[in-house]
Amino acid sequence: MTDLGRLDDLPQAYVDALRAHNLLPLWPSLRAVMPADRPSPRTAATLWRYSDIRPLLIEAGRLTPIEKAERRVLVLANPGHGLDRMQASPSMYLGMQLLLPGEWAPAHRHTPNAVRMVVEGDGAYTTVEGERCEMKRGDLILTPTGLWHEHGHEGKAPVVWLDVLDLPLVYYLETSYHEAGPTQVANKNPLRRSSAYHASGLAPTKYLKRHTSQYPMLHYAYEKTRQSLDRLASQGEANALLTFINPETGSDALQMLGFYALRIGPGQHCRLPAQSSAMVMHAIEGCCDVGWSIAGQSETNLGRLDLADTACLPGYVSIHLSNPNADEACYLFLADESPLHRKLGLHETRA
Ligand code: GTQ
Repeated sequence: MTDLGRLDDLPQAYVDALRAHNLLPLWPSLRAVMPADRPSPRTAATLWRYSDIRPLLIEAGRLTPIEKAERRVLVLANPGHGLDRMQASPSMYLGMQLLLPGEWAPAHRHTPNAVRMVVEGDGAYTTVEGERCEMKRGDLILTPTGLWHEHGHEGKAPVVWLDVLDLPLVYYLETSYHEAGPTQVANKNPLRRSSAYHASGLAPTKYLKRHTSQYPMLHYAYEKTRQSLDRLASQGEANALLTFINPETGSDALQMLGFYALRIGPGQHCRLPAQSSAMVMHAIEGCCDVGWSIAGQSETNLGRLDLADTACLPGYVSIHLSNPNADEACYLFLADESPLHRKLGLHETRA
């Protein structure tokens, strides 16, 4: 590949004249914006340990009352993007949120899409458009763009969950804002609840809205997710991977980000092929050793994802996961940007 001309090859007076007119020469930067063969990601392979996060989150609970925080969250920021940018990856934001017994995070809605993955505790709930979703460990709760949501806690111990939002993308598009609202009235109709969709292949006819952009299912109970993973495993799959979908359309549960549950059998390993999107991993149960590699290069070890730890890897790397525990399966929650890449025609997988 030919070397292209550099900025300092040009006379300073010429560069100054360009700048004075808000102009730039492309060629000194062309290789940086379109590198050869694969992108150069800012996203750094990063692991956040729950044992580091938890005490600091509990301290935030002492330092900042909920009224002063609205959402008491520590952001899992990827150093490759710069900590202030609140990005785990180009389009994913991650935060660990703490709600203490009796606290309430008031109703609002916003343009970014969000999900919660419950990490620990009992007695908290999120109300989404009137549907009260009890938060149990491993549950996935959706708060899609524009839907009202608020969090409450009637239990006795702290509750912590992982928030995943497409905030970096929505912010970049200059479309990020929120609206505050009144406390919601709980919907009492049992059919209009996520549990009505929990048998796969069956949807309540009365509310079936085919091919709409609505969100019929907001709460994916871990009990069901785990049963489905274990059933696949019992049918002979060493590793079982499920996609959280919208049960009426079969498409991804949200428009931009994809969410998955992965079971790695005792002592088993699995490889996720390189794809264009970055990947977030979180250990719901058990633990898992994480490594990654670029085609033709040696493997880099990221470390062990212990219970409730969270990690992020950039796109275009293959991911190696192994369960070091010979007796117990490991259950991971995964999130990526592939629905967005597919819509944009950018999605790619490599061997
Ligand atoms: O719980 O609504 O981590 O609005 C960031 C922004 C959580 C929430 C976050 C939010 C929320």
